[in-house]
Amino acid sequence: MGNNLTYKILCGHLVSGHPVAGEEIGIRIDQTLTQDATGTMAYLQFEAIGVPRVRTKLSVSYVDHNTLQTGFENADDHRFLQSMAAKYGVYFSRPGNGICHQVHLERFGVPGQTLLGSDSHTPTAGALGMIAIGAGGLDVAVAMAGGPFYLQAPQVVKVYLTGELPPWVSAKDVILEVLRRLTVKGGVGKVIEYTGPGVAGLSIPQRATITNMGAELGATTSIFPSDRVTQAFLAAQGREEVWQELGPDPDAACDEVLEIDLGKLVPLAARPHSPDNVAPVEEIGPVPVQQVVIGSCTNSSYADLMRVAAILKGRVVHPDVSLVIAPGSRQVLHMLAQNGALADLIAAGARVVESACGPCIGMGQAPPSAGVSVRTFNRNFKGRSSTPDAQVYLTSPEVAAATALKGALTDPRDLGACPQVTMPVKFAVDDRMILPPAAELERVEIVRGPNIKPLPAKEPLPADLKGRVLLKVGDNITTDDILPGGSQVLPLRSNIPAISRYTFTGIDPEFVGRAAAEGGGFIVGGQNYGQGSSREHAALAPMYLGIKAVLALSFARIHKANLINFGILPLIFAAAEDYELVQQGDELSLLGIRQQLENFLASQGRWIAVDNLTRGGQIRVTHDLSSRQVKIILAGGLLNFTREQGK
Ligand code: MIC
Ligand code: SF4
Repeated sequence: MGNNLTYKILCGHLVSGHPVAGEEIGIRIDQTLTQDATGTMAYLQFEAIGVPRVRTKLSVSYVDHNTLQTGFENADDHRFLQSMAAKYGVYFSRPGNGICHQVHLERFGVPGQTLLGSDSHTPTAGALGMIAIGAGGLDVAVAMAGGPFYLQAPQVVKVYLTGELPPWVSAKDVILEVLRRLTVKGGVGKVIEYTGPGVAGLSIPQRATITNMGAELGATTSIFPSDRVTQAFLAAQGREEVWQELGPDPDAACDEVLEIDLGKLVPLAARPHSPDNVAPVEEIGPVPVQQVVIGSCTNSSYADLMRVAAILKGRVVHPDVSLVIAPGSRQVLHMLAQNGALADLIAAGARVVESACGPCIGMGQAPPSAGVSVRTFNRNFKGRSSTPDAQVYLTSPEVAAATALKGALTDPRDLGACPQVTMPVKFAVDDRMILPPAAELERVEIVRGPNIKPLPAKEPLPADLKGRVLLKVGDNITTDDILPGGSQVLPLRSNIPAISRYTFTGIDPEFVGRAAAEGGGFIVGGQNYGQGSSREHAALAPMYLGIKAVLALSFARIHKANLINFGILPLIFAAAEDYELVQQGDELSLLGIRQQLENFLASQGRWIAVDNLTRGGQIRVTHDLSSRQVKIILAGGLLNFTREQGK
């Protein structure tokens, strides 16, 4: 049997392990990207590792998340990042230049290479035939220092596409259909590989919408072949020389197959409050809407916004709706300005905001109380918009534009003829907002604002762990639940003591006080604990508050890796009944935990006994850590482990 594209690239980058699904492998990373909200920590960690210059083929530092500068903090962070980039050999994409994933696709992605990014939507670059993976900042720092990235070798889900998208149906509907079928945890441990005759009809931005939102499946990444469409896109970006043809062997193996006839799809929407709560727009009906936001790394390409401009041209937004548009990059905004489409958007009443993440991460444009907001984004977790009781629907730009005109959720097929937008033969390429590293790295001074605090340290794992269950939560808890975004909290990303005060505030405002009173303890979670973003702050802040272990039914990939990196034990209940046996407030004891993990290293099993001192009795939990990960936990986290290794 032949190879799929996923394993062709993984095997070409293998530095350790056996490339067999489920086994831990280490891969060489060609490119890295960071964004500002995770980047300050990543560069502090990189600095702590102590290499003089990045050892990747290319590393880029983007500023796109914390661009609402309500105080000095974000602006200080931007200057810190700029000086770090100059000093350590990293390209710096200045604020206003665009969302990392959009700009990376336009200017840097290379078919066949590996990309590791400190943002969960890094798989966007899979549209170009890259293996592009989201990870915590520390993993990215290690990759920048030339270290391998370790991951569980994935299963491969082949999504076989046939047919062509009908008018008014878009790439967003493809990924919403995949989410409807697989759910937000259906992709854990898997790569979603798109193949079949339907692929050729999808442009690179359309493919990018699909690979981007593959993150919501919990997948390791998603990938498309690199074909003539890829070549044309790269040529239009003036980068044809990086193109090569790549695809699976005709008889490639895979673990699962999903078939989608593009011709049968209809406009879909993800209803509140989960990206997999998908139904046809027609079926959901004309829900009255107060806000429409078009943008984010999922749907803010030139072609997306040209289609929106064509729909809005000569019309005006409904009086009940506030329409916000955030173009994905300066290139996109520039081209819309040049060809007049921006004037059509403005004339229609759109509130055009800068090329950045903006409302997607709650940086402004919060909807009204109990408001309904239709967004072209990838996440609609409760509270993420910064309005706790808002109802957010996720749709394509076409549905969003139709909705903005009608004032209620609208199937765009009601609008009549669908506007045709063609991909440009040449994009307006201008890289002057991307600063190359300094010529003399050693002369660059790092600029550190007062909000940039050193990384908190952690002790090695003690002999025993004892403490109370400080919080018990249900299934699909997101990292937004653990540590929210929004304009108040995000500026504290470089200051762990300050940001930790917001841990779990959306779920239980008493949590932080309890953690302080108890001097730390445990968290109990359900299935898919920690889904969503890559923010390692969702592990760092609990670590700072003294969380020793999280006991859950299952974990999301990136968050589990982040817990391990910061020395918090991710433990798995053996059975659903055991989850029921542990209640918030119970005192738990993991006697001899250090010894038990050391025994595991000597091949003596994964079971760990947990005594419930409050209720009496014992349950058994397990873990799915590799030997390397157990050593990291024993050392008290990856930084300690790396230092120990270096001795
Ligand atoms: C997100 O979409 O949740 C973010 C903000 O981009 C995060 C990164 C972060 O929290 O800084 C992500 O997806 O990884
Ligand atoms: Fe930015 Fe939103 Fe994309 Fe995250 S999902 S990178 S916040 S645009």
